Amino acid sequence: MSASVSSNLAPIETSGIVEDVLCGLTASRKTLPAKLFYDEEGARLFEQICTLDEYYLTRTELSILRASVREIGERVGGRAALVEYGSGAGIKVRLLLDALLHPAAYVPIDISHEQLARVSSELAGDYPNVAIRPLCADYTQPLSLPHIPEHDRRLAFFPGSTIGNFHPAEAAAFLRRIRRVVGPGGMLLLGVDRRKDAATLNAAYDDRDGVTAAFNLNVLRRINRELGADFDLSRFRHKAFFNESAGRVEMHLQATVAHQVDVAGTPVAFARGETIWTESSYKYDRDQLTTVTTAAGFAIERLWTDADDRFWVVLLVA
Ligand code: AVI
Repeated sequence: MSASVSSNLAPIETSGIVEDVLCGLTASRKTLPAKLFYDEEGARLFEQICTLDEYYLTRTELSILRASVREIGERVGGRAALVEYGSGAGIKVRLLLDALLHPAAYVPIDISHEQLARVSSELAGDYPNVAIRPLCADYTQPLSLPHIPEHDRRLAFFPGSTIGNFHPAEAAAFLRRIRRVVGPGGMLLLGVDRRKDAATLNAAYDDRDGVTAAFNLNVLRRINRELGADFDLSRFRHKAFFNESAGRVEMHLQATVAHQVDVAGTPVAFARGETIWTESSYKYDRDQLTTVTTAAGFAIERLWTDADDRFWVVLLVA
């Protein structure tokens, strides 16, 4: 069998973001959807965040995966089709592709077109017996999956604690959609960041080198470029903090002076100190994890953690 990459790689239409942006910026509480972070530069900055000292999530999850991947392979069984939601740089999935017995197919789904195309062709070269079927899509929207060759079981992979970027009710609804994709007896391998002390969380989302700040501010640069807006980035600052009562880290862009911005012909006024809420990262405890996964129709088959109990990798069965 030879390496194959299908062609579901068409970039997502820019026109789709105008509505999201205007709707968020004209609301009384200004917001922008977190998916806007991931243009080419945003995807590059996120990769850099994943290597930061303060951002413990990526290396912790990788260490758990390395320690558990053999057992995961055994529990999943042979000829699985792997569907990854938010495939990014495609590093973690290599551990799975190496551990699974004769994986039949890999469907990486990502919003960042350039990265998805590059990673898919690298994987096709390195895993010639696996059908690589990339899908460039916003996976929070209904998806039509590419054709997947014959396989015995579907395993969805949703690492990185991206589940934390959904509000809890939306998280359950999203996992329910994954359950439909994997079908009865299908599995989901989920990365989940645990609730912990505020100092660790605040540092993870406001690193000393300012990479997360650049990642957050880049969304304004993207809106300037793609929607012809005139945001002056020097008039905004990155703000990130753990909101204890809500159990989430919030990222905002805060206007440092009162001013007005033109966004696709719509004037948007900012008061001094006003913020645009750009992201939430919910941090889970065990009860919340059980509530959300059960509401989605999954049972916890096995849960692994690291020596410091910072992060979970959870194998769920539909
Ligand atoms: C993609 N997601 C899980 C990251 C997070 O931790 O919420 C995005 C991120 N935002 C700031 N740093 C990283």
